[in-house]
Amino acid sequence: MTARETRYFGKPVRRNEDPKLLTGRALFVDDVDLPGMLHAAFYRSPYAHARIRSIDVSAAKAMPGVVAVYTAEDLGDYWQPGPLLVPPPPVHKMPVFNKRTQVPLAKDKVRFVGEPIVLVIAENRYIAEDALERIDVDFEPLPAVVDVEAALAPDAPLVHEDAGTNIAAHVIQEKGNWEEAAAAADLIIERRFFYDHGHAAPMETRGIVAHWDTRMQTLTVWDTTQAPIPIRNGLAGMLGLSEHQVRVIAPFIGGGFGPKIMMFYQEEVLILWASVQLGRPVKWIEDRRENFLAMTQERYQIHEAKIALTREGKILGVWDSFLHDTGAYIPYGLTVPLNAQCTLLGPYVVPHYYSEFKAVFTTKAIVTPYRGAGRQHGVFVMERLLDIAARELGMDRTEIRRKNFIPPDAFPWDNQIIYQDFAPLVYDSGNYEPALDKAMEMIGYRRFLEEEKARYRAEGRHVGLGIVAYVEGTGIGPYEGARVQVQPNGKVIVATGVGTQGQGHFTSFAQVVAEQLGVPVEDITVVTGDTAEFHWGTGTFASRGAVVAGSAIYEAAKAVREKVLKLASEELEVAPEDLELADGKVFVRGAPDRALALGDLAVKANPLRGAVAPNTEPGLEATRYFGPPRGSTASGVHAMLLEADPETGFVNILKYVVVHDCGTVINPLIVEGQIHGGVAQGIGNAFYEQIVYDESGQLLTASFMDYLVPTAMEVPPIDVAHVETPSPWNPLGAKGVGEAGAIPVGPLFAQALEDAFDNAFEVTEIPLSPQKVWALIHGK
Ligand code: MCN
Repeated sequence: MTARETRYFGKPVRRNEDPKLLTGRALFVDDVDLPGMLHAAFYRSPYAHARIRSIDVSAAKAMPGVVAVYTAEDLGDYWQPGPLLVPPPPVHKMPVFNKRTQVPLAKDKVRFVGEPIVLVIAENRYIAEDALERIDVDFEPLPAVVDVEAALAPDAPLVHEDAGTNIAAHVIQEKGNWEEAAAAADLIIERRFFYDHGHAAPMETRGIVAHWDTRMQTLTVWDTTQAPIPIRNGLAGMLGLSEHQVRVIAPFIGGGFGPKIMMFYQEEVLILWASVQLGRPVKWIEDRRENFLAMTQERYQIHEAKIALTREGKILGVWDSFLHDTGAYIPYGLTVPLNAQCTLLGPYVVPHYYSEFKAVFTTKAIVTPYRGAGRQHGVFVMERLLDIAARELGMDRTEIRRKNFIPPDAFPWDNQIIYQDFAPLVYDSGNYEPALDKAMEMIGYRRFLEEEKARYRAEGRHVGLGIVAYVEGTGIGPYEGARVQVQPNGKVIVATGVGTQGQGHFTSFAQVVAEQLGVPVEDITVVTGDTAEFHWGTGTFASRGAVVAGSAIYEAAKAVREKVLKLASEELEVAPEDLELADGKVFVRGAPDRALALGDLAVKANPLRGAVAPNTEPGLEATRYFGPPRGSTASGVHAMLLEADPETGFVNILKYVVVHDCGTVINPLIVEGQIHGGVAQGIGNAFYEQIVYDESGQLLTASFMDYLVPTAMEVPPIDVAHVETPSPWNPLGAKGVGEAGAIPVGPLFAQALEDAFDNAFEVTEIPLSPQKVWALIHGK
């Protein structure tokens, strides 16, 4: 399929969900208000690391309006953690922690500030919060484990004593032989890089409403989750219910960005359990402070990295050893550090690669993927090494990249290492030079170097240019499914299992169906994130919606199209090849007055008399599943012009361009919106946002007064252009885009800032801030 020849596919259709969102008529979890609903609040650990000697909840229980107070004692066997250590998967060098080591309510020990210890259920949230004040927990404080390097010292306090170490996993991957590369090199660059903690800071915090219907024996759950089906399956299992007894609805969600895919948050587990215990609906809406303390975070890694090159700038090899802070528990495995390890290789030919990491337990919030999910770090390290190497070799920074790009005829490109799903890291397709050329043209690269830079300097202005490249693994399996159904009124219903947090699925998925069935986008209703509507699937993460759910939708729509053509050809007595679908009808080609409305055909497909022939089904409906053989690799180049003020350290982004390749584009407007949002988050991560813990593990940035997210004032206009190298591994040719904007902004900032001061200093740490920029400029 090519986007160019289509009516709906590839067109900048405006998002049909927006009127509802903009006029406040969309349903969010906190809008759910049920008769008899109770409200929950959590007593959370005030210590990063402490033993619990005793818990006294008697005063809280005695308060009028308090319905129940639960501690770990009350949970009994509910939620059994798995064994502590499990055998190593292929690339691990040691046993790895079981994902399920955290219990819903801390019992003997707490391991981060904000860990839930007591659950209070009351008639309203005010009473529940007041009751928290009456709870008395006797703690024995233990030394916090905050610094990742200090956590590895032989006498470091242990986050999990029974493991005997703070190392959660140790992974080594090797391709070729770094020593050989180093021996043959004309230049070896060696640096230490640091990427600090960040927070996804979604506009809507987490929230759950659970309603156990005692008569129906069913549990209905509204949850801000990115993965309603796995949540339904897992929680049904824990509660000893059949999956059909549990319905999870992820309604409109005000941003997920990764942390809302956790399986499972303690709060999720507990609110459902409490509703079953009490036989009443229970609601918990996270407040902003809880969101900072207890929603998962990401980013903290320390890399020691080397690159070996020839004097012509050819990469011979890369060596990297890094520490990854995984926080107090490791519920999500090693996705983030494995992504960092894999994404470092970027769009480049790297003949020899040695990469090693240790995931380290600390007494801080749990680390799970956040938009980019470790890819930021890999890109930061590689792009910084290339910048420094180009400088040392006296090369143009775009030339060193161009020289090392994987050539377009070399795909599929096998990187000979293992990706996060323990499958080989193979890129499906790509063409990196046109993207670089386009970005250079859009940012005015030559003009800046040849004329503008000198003029800015003459005016005493510190304007610098940055330009970086990256690849991004997207669209991973295992699978998604979809059901497409034509209704008797001619409207089309599409149901799929992925949830939506603002990605425009209601429109882009409708476009896929519109193209097949010739039905206008506004006549297609997409239902996502409701296990009663579609009950097989995985979730929204890893920029996989378009590739995986989109392809399942495409296959289902194609099957319905075939049904439509078959039925219409019988009714109109013409061959299917002579029929055409448009405007909600089937036409005889060349005879537009001979037509049947799709709705009428849907009625005919559901006969009131006669029989349905064996091995056929009633209705114009089809369900299909799609699992890609491997993920698809998106890529891009970001460039920016930035001006820094040496007096204040503040920066102003004068121009920002993105040239992006997400394969075949379904909706360029949505893709641009996704990139804009990602870049805004990337700018936050690179310059404004930083999660700061003090030495005792207290979070110093637990509000938007301290954790600065960029507003529309700080986000410049972003120009986006597309390069399309379709993926051969899915029928749409699509690759993902949801995280692309956020990934390369750190090294871009770093390069542009160095350029603004004619490389008087080197940036090796992200995020920057006005204070840090000022210190760099003034050599402090
Ligand atoms: N799209 C397209 N053509 C393509 C690729 C994508 O038109 N070739 C469209 C898709 O159809 C979809 C959107 O772009 O409408 C994003 O698609 P995709 O890249 O497949 O990403 P997902 O649908 O899997 O969304 C997840 C991704 C991730 S991993 C994070 S994190 C993220 C993101 O999306 N979180 C978001 N974008 C977000 N946007 C909002 N508003 N809120 C979040 O929480």
